[in-house]
Amino acid sequence: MMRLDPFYPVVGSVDWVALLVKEGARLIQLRIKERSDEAVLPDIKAALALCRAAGAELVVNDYWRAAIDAGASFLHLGQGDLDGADVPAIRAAGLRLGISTHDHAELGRALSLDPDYVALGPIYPTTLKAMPFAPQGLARIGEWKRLIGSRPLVAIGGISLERAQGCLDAGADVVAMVSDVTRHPDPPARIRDWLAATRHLAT
Ligand code: 3NM
Repeated sequence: MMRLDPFYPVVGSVDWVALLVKEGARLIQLRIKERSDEAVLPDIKAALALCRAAGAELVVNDYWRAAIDAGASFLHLGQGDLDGADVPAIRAAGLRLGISTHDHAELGRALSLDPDYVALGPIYPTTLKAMPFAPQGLARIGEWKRLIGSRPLVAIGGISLERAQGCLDAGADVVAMVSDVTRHPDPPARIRDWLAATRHLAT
């Protein structure tokens, strides 16, 4: 099974990526919303350069054409993003692929594309985006883990540092979060706390 770092912050700017790599994060998602491929390309390139210099893996959310153009190695697609995505072209470019899932139908669709990881959310209520899905809860993590085979399972949605171990114990391989890091009063300290708490699981 491909190993991924258990601490997976999801951030919306190159500045956040810079802070994360400085503090030692090894797996980072750049999630920029509502820009064109051309507008996002310089940011993807800059984030990629920062991550490569630090030995971290950058996962580009959504912008698959820009990810290919930038020479990225990992892409994350939500279910809506999948509609317009050319998965064979993404694979031909050598990109690994993570896919969001929220119910069994979405999981079936994701598995038909042979993803490199499956994300399940929201585990807990999230304030970050309007969600038509009720919180999944921890039992669902175990169920998903059994259904996805040897692929890594990423848990996302309302996960704080205090809730992380419960998600990992339930079967998640990786915990992803936005606000627990980006809305924390002291993000660098919070990042260090996350890394210390998950170090025993890191490769
Ligand atoms: N995707 P926070 S939940 C970006 O369920 C995202 O697919 C989700 O933010 C999903 O850690 C989510 O602040 C928001 O709750 C995660």
